[in-house]
Amino acid sequence: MKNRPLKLPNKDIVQRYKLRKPLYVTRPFLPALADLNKYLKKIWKSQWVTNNGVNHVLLEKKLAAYLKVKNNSLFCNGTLALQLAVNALRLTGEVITTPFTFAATPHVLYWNNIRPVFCDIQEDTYNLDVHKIESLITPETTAILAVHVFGNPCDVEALEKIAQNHGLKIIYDAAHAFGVEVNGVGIGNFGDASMFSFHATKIFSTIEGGCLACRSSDIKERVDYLRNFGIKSEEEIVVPGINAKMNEIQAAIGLIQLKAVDREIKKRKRLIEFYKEGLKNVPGIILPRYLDNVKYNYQSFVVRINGQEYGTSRDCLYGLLRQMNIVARKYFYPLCSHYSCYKSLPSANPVNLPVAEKISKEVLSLPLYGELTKEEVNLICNILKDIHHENKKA
Ligand code: T4K
Repeated sequence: MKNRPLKLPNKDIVQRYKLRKPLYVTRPFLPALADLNKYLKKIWKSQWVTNNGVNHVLLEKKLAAYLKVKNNSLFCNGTLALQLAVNALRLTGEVITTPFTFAATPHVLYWNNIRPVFCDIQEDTYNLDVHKIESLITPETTAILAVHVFGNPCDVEALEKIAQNHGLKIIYDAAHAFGVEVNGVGIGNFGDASMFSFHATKIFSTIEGGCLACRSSDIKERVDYLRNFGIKSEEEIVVPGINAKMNEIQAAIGLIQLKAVDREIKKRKRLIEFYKEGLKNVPGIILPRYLDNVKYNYQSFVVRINGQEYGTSRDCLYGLLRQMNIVARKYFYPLCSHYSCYKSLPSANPVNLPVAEKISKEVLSLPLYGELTKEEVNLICNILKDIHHENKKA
């Protein structure tokens, strides 16, 4: 569709609604300073600030319980957790993955000397299309790296079958899926390993941080060595590891936040109800799908804009919102298959990725975080409705 030029009515809308302070796509959910200070005092007193301290040990254990997983390892960020999982599973050659994700997903393959093979996605979940995976498997394929994008679970059963039939490993990038469950099963129980991100933009955050849930305790043992230079004892280095440890301050933030995360999830769920109500009858705005057997974490609220029906394209809408100081984001545009480092791969050819190409041009992440108010959500809905009406009239 050809973008409509911004016309006068849109300028009026910008003037009418322009906010003095920006409304960001998200805001970090931070602990109360008084709570953090209590932990900081203890850390200072003990002078044990990193390397498997008491907060680290406790958080690792508590998170395993919260996520309902058997083996859990903490990391200084999610990217290194994923990178070391790929290494621990000894993957080589080619790994099938999605182009509709954050840069970190294919990059961890690159850092393991593995060629990403991009597979198209499903129109309803934006996750890997399980019907298109098998045709991409070659003798070089060692695994599938799937992403539960925006916290929507992948088709875990179908992926498991494909992996079993072809002797492949499965790694999940569950960066967005903290606390998500399918039929009461923690999402980290599927596949060989799952990475959760605790970045400041995530529902559960340690500012930077992450964890890896592994099916096998042998793999946990290996990733635990890998994150700490391969050190087994003062005189024994067993693998060529790296430094990917979480420190005691991050772990303390995690312990505080773990008590509050369910409250944050509830607040976001309520805000999403207002969004759904406010946007339900706006032509061209496609709302996300929620399934009954899934416990969601409401990490983000991502709509799609069908430019023909809505009256203006996603890009024009994004630009107008920016002018009003509403900082929506185009997660995930461009596709990873468009990055200069991957675009020459045969699997990156847009002809092979029609759904991902289309979805990435339509998605828009709208502001969502616990501190956002009902009034702010209603305002955003009214703005989206007004832009539709003005552009349909014009
Ligand atoms: N896999 C997937 C699928 C991922 O989405 C990510 C991370 C990873 C792997 C890697 O996990 P980590 O190694 O990060 O643990 C942000 C985050 O930096 C990134 O963690 C996240 N995905 C990605 C989806 O979003 P940017 O470059 O878009 O962030 P930025 O700085 O533009 O921030 C977004 C908005 O958040 C800002 O407009 C305002 C707000 N914000 C952000 C920060 C950092 C704040 O209000 N305060 C802050 O301190 O990547």
